Amino acid sequence: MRIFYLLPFLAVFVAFPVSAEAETLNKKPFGMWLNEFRQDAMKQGISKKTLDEAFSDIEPIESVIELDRKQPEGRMTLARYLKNTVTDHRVDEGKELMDEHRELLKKVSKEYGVQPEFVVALWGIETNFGSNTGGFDVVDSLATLAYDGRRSEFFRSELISALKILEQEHITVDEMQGSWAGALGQCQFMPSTFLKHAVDFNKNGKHDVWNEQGDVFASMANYLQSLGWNGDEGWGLRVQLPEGFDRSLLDIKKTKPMKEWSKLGVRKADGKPLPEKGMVKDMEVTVALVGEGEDAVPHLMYSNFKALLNWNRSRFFATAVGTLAERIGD
Ligand SMILES: [Ca+2]
Repeated sequence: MRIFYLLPFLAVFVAFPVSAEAETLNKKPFGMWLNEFRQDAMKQGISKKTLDEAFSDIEPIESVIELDRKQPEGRMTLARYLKNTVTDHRVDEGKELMDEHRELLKKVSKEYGVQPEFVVALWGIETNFGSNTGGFDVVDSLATLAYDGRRSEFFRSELISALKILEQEHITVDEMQGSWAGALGQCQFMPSTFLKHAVDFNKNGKHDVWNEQGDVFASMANYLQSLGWNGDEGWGLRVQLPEGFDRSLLDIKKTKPMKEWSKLGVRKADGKPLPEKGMVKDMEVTVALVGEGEDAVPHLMYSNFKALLNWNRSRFFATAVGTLAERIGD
């Protein structure tokens, strides 16, 4: 850090060699930026000790800038996305892990009202059941993105949140691993989400979403509950529409009772009638598309689908979590 400060011009070019993709938008030397940031962080209650530990050998990470600049290649179809995310192997592993953690998941499910298979499915999609948490030092990643200038406001605030997590001693700076964009541990919460929703399920004083399985499951379930999850319902299902169906009804903001959709000719993907037992026929649900253009697949969405969209706004993501949960729980 001191080197950056003393040799700011050099530091920027050492940290970000010629690659145009990796060039930061911020022309201020990183060391100078960091010093200003530290002042601001101290005003927000972060101690000098925490800052010294967090920034002891920090430098911007070139690959984080590259990843941030990278545009997704081509258009993804739902079929391809599901093929990548809901593999037979992942379903088998999910079933095994649900068995292994049955008691723990039961307790979490009871306390937070989220069915075990949905907790396990989210865990599976987010980090391949905790095996792929990203491998980046989150403080370094967030500092890089906060410094960079493209979305500095957002990442600066997430960096402050990450420092608060360190200040509260939930984890050490070395163990604070996550994605290149700063999503933490096995549940990939952004630091601000962690501060609001992470849970100390084993009551050892730490919200440890890296190493403590109960904390991981309970934090995910707690967050999902806060997003409006209903533990008595599923996520939705793939449907087919009759010819001449009024496409203007395919609007995620609109709901109708299940029986109304039935009357309009909506059927399950296999052609069978929609579920109509008991209260279900009056349940307010949405029919909307997942995917674009010719690849779009109509789905009937329960309110839980929208809870999943609050977790991650991608309809592909919500569909993958739902599909995986269904297959794991099968
Ligand atoms: Ca704990």
